[in-house]
Amino acid sequence: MQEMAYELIVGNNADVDRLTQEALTEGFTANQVLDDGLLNGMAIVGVKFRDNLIFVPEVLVAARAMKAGMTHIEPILSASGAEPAGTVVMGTVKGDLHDIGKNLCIMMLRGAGFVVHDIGVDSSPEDFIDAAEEHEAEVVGMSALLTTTMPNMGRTIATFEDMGMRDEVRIMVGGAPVTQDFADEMGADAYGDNAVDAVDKAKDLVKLLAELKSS
Ligand code: B1M
Repeated sequence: MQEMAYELIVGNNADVDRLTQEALTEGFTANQVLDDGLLNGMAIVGVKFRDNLIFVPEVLVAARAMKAGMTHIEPILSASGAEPAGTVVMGTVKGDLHDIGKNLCIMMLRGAGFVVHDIGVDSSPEDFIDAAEEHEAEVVGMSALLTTTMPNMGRTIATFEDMGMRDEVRIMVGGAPVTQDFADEMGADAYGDNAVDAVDKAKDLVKLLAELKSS
């Protein structure tokens, strides 16, 4: 498991692919391989990225290695009906084509057990609403990298309100120019500063929504 985590951290997808397969053949469960091997590695990648010890290219190669391992794990987990941590719809707002940060967040969320529906870039308020409805998402995540497109987060939140859907979802925003103050002003439920923070906030939001729905 340590070897698997190490090869993931250094982005060696061929070895992660082989070690995952070997571990499953040797009788380790999919959950053991996921938790003790792949997620342990990915957690270290997340911390190193947050602390500026590694950068976007290293995270992307680690993500590719994670994906290689997950191809063996996913079919077993979905057949076993394991409960996901939550369902998230994630996109970059209208007019904005930047997706590297969004994709990193998605990768970290998936690594943490969330089901994430990626609606891509240049996503209109209606795109977010349609996807949230279709997938019964608990969390809607919006990313923006341009000061000119940041207001589209507020417009999307307003559209959720207009459609009477604001209470159905919790909304998280993020992206380099976005701040906690801006998120508060727009009426978002959470602000994610980075991909690791996005995972923590998504966990909090799922819990909060469950509490609200049960009260
Ligand atoms: Co663009 N661009 N760009 N660009 N680009 C910036 C953002 C810019 C700051 C560069 C600059 O001038 N210094 C500037 C914006 C200025 C401003 O708004 N004030 C800019 C500009 C102006 C533009 C164009 C307008 C340029 C032009 O055509 N004249 C144009 C706009 C196109 C459009 O979107 N309509 C444009 C185009 C592009 C490329 C296509 C060339 C490319 C994007 C490729 C792609 O994404 N597939 C690009 C890039 C790469 C950048 C820079 C260099 C890097 C952005 C990036 O990927 N960062 C950027 C300058 C910079 O930031 N140094 C720049 C790495 C990424 C991991 O960080 O996205 O912040 P980030 O994500 C972080 C956190 O913010 C957080 O987690 C991530 C991981 O830690 N996070 C979330 C992000 N989303 C989150 C969501 C959450 C939670 C956390 O919850 C939902």
